[in-house]
Amino acid sequence: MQHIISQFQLEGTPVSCERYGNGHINETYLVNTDAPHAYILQKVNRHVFPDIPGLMRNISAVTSYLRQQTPDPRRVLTLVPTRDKDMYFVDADGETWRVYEFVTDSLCLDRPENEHDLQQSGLAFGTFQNQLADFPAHTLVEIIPHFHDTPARYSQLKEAIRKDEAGRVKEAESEIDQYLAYEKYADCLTSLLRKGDLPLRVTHNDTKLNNVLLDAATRTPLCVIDLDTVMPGLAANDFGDSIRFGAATAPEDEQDMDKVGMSMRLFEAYAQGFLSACGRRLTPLEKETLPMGALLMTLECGSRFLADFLNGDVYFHRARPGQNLQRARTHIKMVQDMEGKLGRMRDLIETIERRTAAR
Ligand code: ADP
Ligand code: GN1
Ligand code: MG
Repeated sequence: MQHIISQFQLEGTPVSCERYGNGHINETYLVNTDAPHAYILQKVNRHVFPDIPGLMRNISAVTSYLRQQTPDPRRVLTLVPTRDKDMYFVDADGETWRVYEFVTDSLCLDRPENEHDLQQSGLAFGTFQNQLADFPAHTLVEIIPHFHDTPARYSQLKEAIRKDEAGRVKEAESEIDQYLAYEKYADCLTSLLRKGDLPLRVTHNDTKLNNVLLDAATRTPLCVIDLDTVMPGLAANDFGDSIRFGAATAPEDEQDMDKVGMSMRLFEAYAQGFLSACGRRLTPLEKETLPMGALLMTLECGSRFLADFLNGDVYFHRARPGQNLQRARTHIKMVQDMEGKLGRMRDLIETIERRTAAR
């Protein structure tokens, strides 16, 4: 590790390097130094991201653009260059490493402690969308094509079932049936996009609560992180993925299924934060589709967990056997809960809109 760290232009001498955070994709380390500076070192997952040069160009372009809009270094991710002035280092095994400034005095939450935390993450992702509204989208590499194309994700699930690579189809028969029964929703938003009824925007595409840093003192938004999937996308997907993760009443892999569902209070808090930051930019139809975005992102992510379980756990990091199947179970339960709450979610969005307009 020493050899890798020494490739980057760090201030101070590194004194420790430890695994850090709960991301499912990259290998993340916190590097402390003897200077008042810490760093995030990441091995970028090359199986998930085949075009790493394109990915790093995207991140560099987006962070430079955001930096023009805010002078505070803690509010935008800062890439640390290598001694050769590159954005990343490729080691002898062909693995790619990058370094970010560690954002100090920040909080990264896996669960909101209260509604305020989730409202603030809505504010962060809404502001992010707002700040990138005029970013030249055509300059971005589409880093994972069809990333939030739910019908394409269903095709991948069906292929995983057909191939039964890890011999696990038998074990997951009931979950497979449940997911296939919900395929009826898969094309809801993609069909509106095809017809030109919904606009493509520059979106984050991975809007989990733990991809936002809050200020530790004020618990207000500091910085949106994990910019690997910034690409053209739908506003409803960014909204929806935050609800999937942040408005859940239990963690992604909760074992006690009685605890699993979506909290309307947390939904309202997130919607309030998100719409206060970017509501003016969204079309009426985009706002109408936000609840469906929540259902679809939960369905899609759950189908990805299930496909990964069937493929032998090759995509998402997992801490124990069966974790991806458990994640798939919680997600289909959330979908069922959300389906029953679609009307109430729509009403809440309208109420928030009226409240905002009256101000
Ligand atoms: P993954 O794609 O694996 O989710 P992330 O880029 O989200 O990787 O990083 C994983 C975790 O590392 C984050 O959830 C957060 O806790 C922490 N992290 C990443 N970048 C920073 C940063 N610049 N400052 C502080 N913490 C960070
Ligand atoms: C992954 O990288 P991370 O942990 O923030 C995944 C998301 C999933 C999420 C499920 C590039 O996000 O798409 O929604 O896990 N990222 C990628 O928790 O596939
Ligand atoms: Mg992450």
